[in-house]
Amino acid sequence: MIYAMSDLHGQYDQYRRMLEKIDFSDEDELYILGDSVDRGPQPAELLLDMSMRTNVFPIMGNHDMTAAMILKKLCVEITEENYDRQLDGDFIKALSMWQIDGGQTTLDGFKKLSPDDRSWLIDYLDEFIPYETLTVGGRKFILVHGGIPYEKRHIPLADQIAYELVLDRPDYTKRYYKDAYLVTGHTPTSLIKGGHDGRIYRAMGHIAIDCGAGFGGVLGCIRLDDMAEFYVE
Ligand SMILES: [Mn+2]
Repeated sequence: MIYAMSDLHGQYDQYRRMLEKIDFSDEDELYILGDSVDRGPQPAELLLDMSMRTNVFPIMGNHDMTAAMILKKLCVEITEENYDRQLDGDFIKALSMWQIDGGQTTLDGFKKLSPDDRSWLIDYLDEFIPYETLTVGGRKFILVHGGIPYEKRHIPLADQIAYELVLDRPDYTKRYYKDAYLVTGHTPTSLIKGGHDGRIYRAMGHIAIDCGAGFGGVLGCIRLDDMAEFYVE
């Protein structure tokens, strides 16, 4: 069986309870549609767990992208030669923006890791991919964190700007494809017109799966084989 969830935001406990609920086994696959880090209490634990599983596939979210950039820079030793480059104003600004946007819990967890686990975690974040396409049970799915700008929907995914796939908020009122579902995180379903709090949104070929776990809401998970929905408070 193939599952998708998104925007876990450090909610390691909810993630573990969801894996139990869906009876996740080695034969199954799980796609995590980004924003695994920041805000919630245990982003580092969550990433290490995900990275140990060969059947969990991470897709890049905007928070993961920022965390990867900042953590990588923080791990470079500051020297006479590089301090200008490493600690430039843009970086300091990005660092404080990230902290305001929930990055502190990721930083705290990261600091507690062994040096080996730190580089492991950075390498893992670097593996995150901007999109995935799947055919499950005869249905086609496009998986991204943010979305695809409507006017760009027919541009091949490989030619899309990765940054847009990560940050876009799709027009949920419009059907994008006749033959494929667009599966997205990033936009909590409570913010989608016609969506409702804490439930997966499905309409017009869209499947939006961020139910707001990052803000203390429920974690949603969808099984693509039969569109069954699962929730963990
Ligand atoms: Mn996001």
